[in-house]
Amino acid sequence: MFDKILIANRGEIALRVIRACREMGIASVAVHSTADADAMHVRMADESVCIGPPPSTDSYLSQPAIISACEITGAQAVHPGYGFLSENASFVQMLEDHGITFIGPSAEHIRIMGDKITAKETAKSLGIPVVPGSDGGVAEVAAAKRIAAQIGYPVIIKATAGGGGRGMKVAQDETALETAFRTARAEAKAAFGNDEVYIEKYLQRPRHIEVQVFGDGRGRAVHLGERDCSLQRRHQKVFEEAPGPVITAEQRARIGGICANAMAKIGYRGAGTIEFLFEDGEFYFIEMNTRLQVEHPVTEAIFGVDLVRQQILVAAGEEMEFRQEDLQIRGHAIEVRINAERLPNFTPSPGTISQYHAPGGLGVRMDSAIYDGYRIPPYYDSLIGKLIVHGHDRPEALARLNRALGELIVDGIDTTVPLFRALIENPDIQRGDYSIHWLERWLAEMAVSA
Ligand code: MV4
Repeated sequence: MFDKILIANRGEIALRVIRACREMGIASVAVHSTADADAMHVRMADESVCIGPPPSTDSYLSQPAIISACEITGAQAVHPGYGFLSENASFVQMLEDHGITFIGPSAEHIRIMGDKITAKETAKSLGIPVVPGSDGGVAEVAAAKRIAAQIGYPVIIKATAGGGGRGMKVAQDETALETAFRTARAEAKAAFGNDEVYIEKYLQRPRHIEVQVFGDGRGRAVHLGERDCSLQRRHQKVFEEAPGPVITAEQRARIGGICANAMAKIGYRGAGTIEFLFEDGEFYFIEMNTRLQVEHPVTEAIFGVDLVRQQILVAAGEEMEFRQEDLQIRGHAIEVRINAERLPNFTPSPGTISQYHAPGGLGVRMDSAIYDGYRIPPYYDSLIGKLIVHGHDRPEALARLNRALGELIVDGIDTTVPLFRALIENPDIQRGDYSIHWLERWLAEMAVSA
């Protein structure tokens, strides 16, 4: 096992990893920009290294700075958290070249899943159901029309190099396809420097369901059920839950089994998430994330496992501590993302936290790196905390969420907390009846009635 791990991240996820290290008797090294000298992850780690100025390109994304920090402190492994360098295959390669272990999958698996067309081809070849569409990139309008006629309208044109919902165009019929196709290519070229696009059947009212997988890198892999992350605004998740409110035990076992087998077959190492659109009882693969995700705690809650601990174990060449048959779901968990943002427009609201009180009690987990008097720097993303609640069932989890939100105090800045208080009063949310379009529609209605 490692003696010392460097955490190439900040905020709540850095604390999450430091906590796992401490429980495992592993020393932790924080890295930070000059803007984060007073950050909680720096205080909580056993040691810390300043790696650069505030912009993340010069600090949290600086590969030489992070490798130097490993060499200075003698850290044997790097945990990347999420975002930043977590899905950067060249970084993994560079660490390897320096004899440092990356806590995550192989560079090759990251590379394959990082290209959306290769990811889809790979998924399909592994028996994972994918959205009907073109096999690979489509270069000509004529070919686009042929494929669209085959799969039927509406269709969606996606940029191969796109991500986070950028570079997508929907076409309702053949007339619209021509413009959509040309616009998609031009926009992809401008935004990503790569004009390759592919075509899929457009699903009109799906849910975003993602399957948590975990592999030991030696051919053993399991699934830990799904999360429903349909409640998003501009492709940013705001509310996530596990299990999915409309997924049956049979559907879970089937899609989970397919995903676990696929990961076993490729010898996947560590935590991964296979994203699907779910409509009319069918799963359609869209992407795979080769990292620990922001919303991993809802899965940890219902399965009673520590995913970061398992990541560290398998990175060190040890066994994961569970088999598929050990993994049983207990109850229901919900996470809400507390962002330093001002409603109704979600404008960033950095500033100083004048008062912070975290909720607690049975079934409540608050993952946050803020504290009384903490000044939120304006350089990074606006997530300041995740409130995760766990109950015997969904109604209990919702009641607990309501109770915990009532206890939470974050003064001095604006946050997304009022959004959640309103959301959990909504009958559709209480019934679990929502799709990927629900939140944006509801926000638009609220804006009208306000
Ligand atoms: C789709 C889709 C409908 N049909 N693909 C958006 C981001 C990217 N991860 C995939 N996305 C979508 N792909 C087909 N064939 C609708 C979306 C989509 C979406 C997906 C998940 C969560 C929120 C979303 C919001 C708008 C559109």
